[in-house]
Amino acid sequence: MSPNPDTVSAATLPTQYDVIVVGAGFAGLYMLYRLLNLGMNVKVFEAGTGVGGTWFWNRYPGARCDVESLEYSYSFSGELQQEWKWTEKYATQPEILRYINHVAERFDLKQRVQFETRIVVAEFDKNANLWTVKTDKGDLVSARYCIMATGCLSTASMPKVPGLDRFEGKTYHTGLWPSEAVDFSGLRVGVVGTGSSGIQLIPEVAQQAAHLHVFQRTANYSLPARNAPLDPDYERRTKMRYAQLRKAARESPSGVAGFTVPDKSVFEVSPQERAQTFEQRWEAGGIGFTRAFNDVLLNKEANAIAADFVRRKIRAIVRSPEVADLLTPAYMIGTKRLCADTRYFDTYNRDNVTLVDIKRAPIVEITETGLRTADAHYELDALVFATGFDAMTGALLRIDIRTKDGVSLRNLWDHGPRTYLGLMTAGIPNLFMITGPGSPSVLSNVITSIEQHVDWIAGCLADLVRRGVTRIEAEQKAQDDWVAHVNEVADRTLLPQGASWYIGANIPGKPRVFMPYIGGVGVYRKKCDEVAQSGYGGFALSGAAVVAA
Ligand code: N01
Repeated sequence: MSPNPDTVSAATLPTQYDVIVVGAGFAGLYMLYRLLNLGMNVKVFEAGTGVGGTWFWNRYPGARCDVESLEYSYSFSGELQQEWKWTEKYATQPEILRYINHVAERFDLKQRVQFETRIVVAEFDKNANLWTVKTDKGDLVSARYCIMATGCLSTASMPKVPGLDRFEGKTYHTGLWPSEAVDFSGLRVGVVGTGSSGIQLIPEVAQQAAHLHVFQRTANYSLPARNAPLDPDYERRTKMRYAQLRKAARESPSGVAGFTVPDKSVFEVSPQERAQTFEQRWEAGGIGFTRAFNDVLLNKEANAIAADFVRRKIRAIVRSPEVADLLTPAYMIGTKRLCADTRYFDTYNRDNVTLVDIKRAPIVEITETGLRTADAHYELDALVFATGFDAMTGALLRIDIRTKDGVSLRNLWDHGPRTYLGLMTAGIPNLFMITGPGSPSVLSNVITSIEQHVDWIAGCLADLVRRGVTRIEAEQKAQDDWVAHVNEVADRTLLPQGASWYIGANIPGKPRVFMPYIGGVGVYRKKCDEVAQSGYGGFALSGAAVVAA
């Protein structure tokens, strides 16, 4: 009997697991590792042909992490972190992909992953306490628990520009870059988008292309990355005190041990000291700039002082005053994610690079031979969209997640995501999210946050099995209180005022809700640990034999 395409039925299931994990990026692979160590029967589904998630798909030229390699790496294995050698301060995408492949092989994880398979439906049967997922290949697989390791920045957002399918040249999206090498030599290239991806890509493409047109809607703040080969002495010293550094990262606000926590206001210091502090941050490079003072992200006047410093730097780099004007951001610094670059602003001094202001003259259509704005047509051979992601909720809502009796995640999140601790949503039992909305996730070193979530979920599942619990679900009141807390903490800062993907502003029609938890990685970890220690306060547990912890 072939299954009804719109539903899934446990009765027809060929295979049953303890846990299904969706995604084989950093989160999914570590989740798999932990579950295997608990002796659980696990199946992982991954849409890509290989492991790596974000680092599998985002292989555009210049792609590189802007958290230091020695921190943007797993901490769960002492041997792994001692033996792996990073070559640069900030690792490139190919190096991170090599690392995650090494981890998958070292811990024998790949054999549990079914690649090139997307989950399209996930349905929970409350009578059986069982999830059944349906894949795009037609597989039906069931498990007691479903864990979404689907990533926060994994659903590429492509603008709906008329004529896209007419373009006779090649079209790319930075978040869906092909695995074969792309050569722009001698081509007229257009890049749409100047966020982190565009800012990394543009200097690389400019070196190859005959001519590069950058179509910019909003100018962005970017700090020099100051990348360099990894100093062997720094590496040795870091590895000697890795345990201490990892602990510091876990307890820190941002999940990065190397980020200092500012204790002074912009207004507490003299203008000279202020200028010197900003200059030191600029020279040090990287995205820690807004941590120069403790009120840059809290107070508009303090923010304006920090922003003006960066604006002056941009004007000092870009030779044409008109182009510099266009590249100078107007919004409050840090209210969209900061970018880190290598020669980004300097790229606009090249003769083969033209900046096009599509705020003033928006893109009207794509034609067979190029791109038309409200006031000109640009002849192009290749077009790159660096237009970002449907962040945090996109990958989850792409899957039809629902219970058999008609509760669906899409309906529950109609006005924006609502979770308890970013881990679960009331009404959807036995389904966990890793770095879900309502957790620090994208505001932190995401590897630190992934490890914390995975460890918590693994500990929770082990407890549930031990106690004979077969169902766990977030309670409505606990969720409402958590959502209120997430909003209240965010509203103490300037961040909800930015038109960022943190609040869904980049996706037309997406509810405007500040999605990540800004209270800090350390604070959040403590809260999660307290919840576990209290016997999972705020979660309803049920099952054959719920016994005391
Ligand atoms: O995406 P973005 P991203 N017409 O959303 C423009 C992480 N990341 O892929 O600002 C014209 O930031 C849009 O313009 P506007 C990091 O967390 C990390 O660059 O909406 N333009 C913007 O300029 C980052 O924040 C690393 O006006 C359109 C750009 O496209 C996140 O991923 C590297 C448009 C999108 O910028 C996302 O970064 C890369 C339209 N219809 C990414 N739609 C590192 O670790 C969008 N734009 C270094």
